[in-house]
Amino acid sequence: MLDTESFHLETTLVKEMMIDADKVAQVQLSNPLEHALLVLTKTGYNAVPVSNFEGKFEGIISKSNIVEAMFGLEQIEVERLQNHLVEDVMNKKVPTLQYDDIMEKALHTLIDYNFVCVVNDEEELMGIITRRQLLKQFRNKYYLDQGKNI
Ligand code: 4BW
Repeated sequence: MLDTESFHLETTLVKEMMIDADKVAQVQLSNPLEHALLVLTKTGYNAVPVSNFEGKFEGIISKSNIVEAMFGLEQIEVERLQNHLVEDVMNKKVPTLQYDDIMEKALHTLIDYNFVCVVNDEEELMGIITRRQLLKQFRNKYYLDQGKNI
């Protein structure tokens, strides 16, 4: 993690703080919903990024997207998890950040989203910035300014 003294909203870049893509749980557009639900359940996350087969970022899928897709006309139909793909139910309209954006931009987006995906010029997923990371920096800075250790 970036050291607290070096963190400044106006100058710290998203790439200095993001969780790298290789540590981010992800699913692919063409995965069945059953697989996506398994990933979300096993990792404990409520939502994860979705990429296509070329590794390009396409959006986010959440547990609630999947649960909604399980509703038939009268009851929950578990077999729908095998018949539908991630691309059928995912959220494609989500904001992204660029690698060289400043953290101030991330702050605005993280007010409405738990996490934001970071992409490069080719739209490949490079990582994510989470609320937790930003809050930890603010907390550490607050205590540093007060001259206290945490
Ligand atoms: O497995 C977990 N480990 C840790 N350390 N914390 C967790 C875990 N699961 C949930 N949490 C905590 C975090 O504080 O609950 C918050 C909300 O989780 P979420 O949204 O609703 O699943 C977590 O807040 P956060 O770290 O600021 O993360 C915000 C969101 O970013 C998560 C999840 O959708 C996504 N995310 C975080 N790390 C991820 C990830 N998605 C994929 N891979 C990762 N490594």
